Amino acid sequence: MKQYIFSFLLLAISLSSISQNADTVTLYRKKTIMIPMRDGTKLFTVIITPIYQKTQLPFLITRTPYGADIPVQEGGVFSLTASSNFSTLAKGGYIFILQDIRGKYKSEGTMQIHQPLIHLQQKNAVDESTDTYDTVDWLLKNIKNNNGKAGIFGISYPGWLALVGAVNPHPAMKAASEQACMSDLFLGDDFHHNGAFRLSYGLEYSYEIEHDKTTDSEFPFPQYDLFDWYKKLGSLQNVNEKYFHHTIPTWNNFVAHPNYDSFWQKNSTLSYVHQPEIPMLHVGGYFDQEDLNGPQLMYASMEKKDTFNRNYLILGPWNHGQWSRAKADSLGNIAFGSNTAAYFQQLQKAWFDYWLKGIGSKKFNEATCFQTGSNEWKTYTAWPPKEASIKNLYLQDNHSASFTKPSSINAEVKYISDPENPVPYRTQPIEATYGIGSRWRTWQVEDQRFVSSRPDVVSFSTNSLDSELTVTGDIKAHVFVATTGTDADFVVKLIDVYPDYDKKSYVMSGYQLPIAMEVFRGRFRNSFEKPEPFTPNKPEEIVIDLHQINHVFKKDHHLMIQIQSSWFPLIDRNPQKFIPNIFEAKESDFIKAEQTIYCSNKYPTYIELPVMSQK
Ligand code: PG9
Repeated sequence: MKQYIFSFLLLAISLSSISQNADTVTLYRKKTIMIPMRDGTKLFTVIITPIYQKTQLPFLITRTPYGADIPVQEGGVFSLTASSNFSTLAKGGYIFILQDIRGKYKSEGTMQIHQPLIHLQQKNAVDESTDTYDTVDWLLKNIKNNNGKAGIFGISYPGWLALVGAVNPHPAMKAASEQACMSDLFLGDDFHHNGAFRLSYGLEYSYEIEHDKTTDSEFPFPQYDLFDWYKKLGSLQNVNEKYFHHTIPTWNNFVAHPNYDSFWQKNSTLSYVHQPEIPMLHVGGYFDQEDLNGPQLMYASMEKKDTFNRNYLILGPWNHGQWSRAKADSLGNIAFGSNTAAYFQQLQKAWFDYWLKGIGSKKFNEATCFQTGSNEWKTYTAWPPKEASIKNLYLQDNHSASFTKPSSINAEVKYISDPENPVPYRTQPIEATYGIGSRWRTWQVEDQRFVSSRPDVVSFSTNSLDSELTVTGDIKAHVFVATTGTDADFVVKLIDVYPDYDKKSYVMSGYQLPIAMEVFRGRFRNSFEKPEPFTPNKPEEIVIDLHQINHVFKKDHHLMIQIQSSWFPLIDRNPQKFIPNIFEAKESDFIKAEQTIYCSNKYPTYIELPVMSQK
């Protein structure tokens, strides 16, 4: 996700070109230094200070595994006017700190992806929290004209670093903003969702970060469209046998820990981040293709212990990190009606200006959550809002859906799921995740018509709405299924279907916009720690968290529920025959299975929708 982190970079300028009337707070100077940690390891740090600093200023820190250095010469002066996230903050004046975490790029030491915090349990241990502490301590003592306060923020991995930098923080650390932090890498972010392995992301990211310490590496794919490459890969044993040769520790951990064992449990932020010790602003996107879950989960979990009212949330209609760009008025074909990034960046500035400089007032909204469909920003005193009431949207046997519980005794829909012919998760070509021309950043808003007519994808639609329907909060699917195999995945999508002939925007006519989607690996339906085979043909309920949305389904639109059993190569192919470790499956373990989705009175399949009353 390197591309977004320091997208503020800009034109370096020479001092001689600075005019007398220049906006002095947009001109900054770069210096670099190796800062020693308590165990002697030195971390490469970029210090960016305003060249005409009139008052003492706070530090605003971003720590990263993706390369902290910026393309400006040592001591060089540059303008922060041209860009986005940092430039909005820069106008008021901050001392920006960018730092390579231990073991990456120009820092010393070794890196372990997402290493849990250990210093509170193990005396003399170091982790990302102690490194943040030591950095703040050093900065306060060594960088002049600071005001004695520091804040930390970042997106994605740097977002997680902001989250853990605020655990047991240095007394000078006064505010943090985790943005798209990853939380639980087995249940909901990056590498697995509900135990289903995110193959393309897991393979490409672990190689990117661990192949070479000094840079981000692209896996050398021999072709552009990777759908067939991943299919030909066959058994996941081939990854180590043919390509990684056991040199990528994170891949080896995937193979060694196929269930939610103590490795993943200790790795979950829920096990070591408890309450907001300092003010914390969580920021997330509804269409985040990597860490949608982290901010929602961490806001909810920390809110339970927020006795001092320090925990805040902003959710927007964004993909991973889109709020940090200069412009975010659309994603793929979906228009937001305004520049949502500019709106967010002003809120972010007000947040840090208050906690770090004492500017403005503390009256921040508990939750500021963009509403898709209406394209309006909304504020809430609690999130999710308590006034929503749950309405169940049921599948009916004739491929329809409605808010009435089905009365049929034996209603069901069947399809064949064939691992030899998996359903693509987005239209081909499937480019390398971060490769040239990649559409990875927009796939979550892609028109689902590209799969709706496949025989292994089943869809259920409501009539067109005669008035708008606002759904705000947690979406949960209850799916009654059976399979002729002994293991199976189920992907559930809640889709906003635009009118067949949309007079407001012809090109959007009939568009099937996914509003919430998630996958569940069936073996984990009763326990993520102890997977269980299905008994063939026995109906069982699977409950799937489809996360939080804030969406207006407009008049004349339909709601659609879509279900399928593969999402390739985002998710690895489930062999559909239960074997203890799918990473060790043989080719002969992959079998066709017939899946049944029930929609009867006894086994109703439905999605819980938190519906807001119409004003
Ligand atoms: N989503 C990325 C990531 C974070 C943590 C683990 C693995 C991947 C990132 O963009 O930083």
